[in-house]
Amino acid sequence: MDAEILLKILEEGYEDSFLTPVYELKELPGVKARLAALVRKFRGEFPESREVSIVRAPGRVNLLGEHTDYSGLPVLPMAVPREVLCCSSRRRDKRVLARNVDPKYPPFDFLVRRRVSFSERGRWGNYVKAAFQGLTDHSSTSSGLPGLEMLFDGNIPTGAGLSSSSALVVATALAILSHSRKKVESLELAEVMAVAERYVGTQGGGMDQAASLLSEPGKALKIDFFPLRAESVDLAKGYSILVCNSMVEAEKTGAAMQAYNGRALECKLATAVLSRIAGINGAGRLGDLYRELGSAQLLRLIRSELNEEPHSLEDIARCLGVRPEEVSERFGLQGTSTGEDISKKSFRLKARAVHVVSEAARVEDGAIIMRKGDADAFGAVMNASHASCRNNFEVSCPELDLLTDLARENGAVGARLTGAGFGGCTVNLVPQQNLDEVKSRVLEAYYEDFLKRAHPERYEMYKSGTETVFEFRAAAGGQCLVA
Ligand code: NG1
Repeated sequence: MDAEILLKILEEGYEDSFLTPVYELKELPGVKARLAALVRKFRGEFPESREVSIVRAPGRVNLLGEHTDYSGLPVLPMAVPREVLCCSSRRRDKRVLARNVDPKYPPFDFLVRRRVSFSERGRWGNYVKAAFQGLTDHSSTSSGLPGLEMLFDGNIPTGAGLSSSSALVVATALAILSHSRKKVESLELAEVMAVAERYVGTQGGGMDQAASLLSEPGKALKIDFFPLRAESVDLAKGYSILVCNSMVEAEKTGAAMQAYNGRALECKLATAVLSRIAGINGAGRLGDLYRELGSAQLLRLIRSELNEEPHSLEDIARCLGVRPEEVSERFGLQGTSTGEDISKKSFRLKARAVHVVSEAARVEDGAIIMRKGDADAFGAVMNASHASCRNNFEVSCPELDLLTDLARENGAVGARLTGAGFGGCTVNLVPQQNLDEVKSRVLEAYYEDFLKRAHPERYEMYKSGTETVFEFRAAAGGQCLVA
């Protein structure tokens, strides 16, 4: 659409039918102001471009199913009404000029080629490039994708376990598609973007991209993998979903990325050892064993056959009947991003496998319970999930434990970490009559007391207005708002 006409529509406010299916009425004035500011900045940045599109991709919060997706097991997230917006225009050449309204993210340009060249780890541009590369791989023609001028604006807290990274990848893909004749259905796009995001170096599953694209307003989404399927789940009436940000950043570029990839590796090693014990061929993920044996039998197998103590590389090689070097080679242990001496490393296979398999069963049960509207029972499942994330998968931290304890003590029926962990946010299920109490106690005891004493610099960030505690209605999945 012509940028000047769009600005008129947004600023004079006589047409909002393109926004009402996506946003709540009370959000509209803020959304319109944000969109208008974005278009105006775009015009300032790229004065020659007139025809623009605008796309949006939300972040997500995960209710249940942590660290199950990359094992091919289900998850139960919902989209949050915090999103990445992208205003873009098609270029005649193959250059991409990417800009961000937040000066923290410096501008960058690159060329759309069959093989996009990625920058060093941690650069925001890699997420944009990952989407271009993913769609290029998918289209299998080098000439397919256009060059673009792009301006991004996001309000999803970063490093908070709310998938700001996947929202950026998905928004980029939607922007590309808004300027090309190619049509890719949301389900397929979610799969393509899940693979694409691995270009940034994280061995992620497909939860975040699917949640960002397929969520429905006001509902949670049960997602299954291989093949990807998604089904909406109504939330219990009279309860709110409350998100609390621990203010401990877990950017998946440094230590958190290593820890994340380390967990994915342990799951693969556990799969190999268990497959060998059970005599099952061809299982690449715990999910394959889960589908073959069922959760109860698989849990029995894990509990009876795997050692409590961490396994060394030699132990694993012995279990598999091969030499340690072969294990290293097969699982890519040499030259891993960790840079550690892998022969000295140990792997907690039993605890990791117990978590993943029991967590998948919690998702199955949780979706049934939620459909029945039994919020107390669902809350108990969330609490069990947090305990397993903390004890078996070791992805919690003292701050997340404190936040979840405080929420439970003050009236939440369920509280757990959400996302990859190691910091970031908690998600809480709170009866509406307890909401004010939970919020005010968490604000007092966590932010004004604990954070102030333990992390003064993070307390300053909190004080400066970073959004920390919010309840919300689930947002709609990502789409093109203006073509
Ligand atoms: P976060 O870090 O919360 O965006 C990550 C993975 C998910 C999933 C969760 C843990 C990516 C892009 N996201 O989410 O796929 O594995 O951790 O449940 O890698």
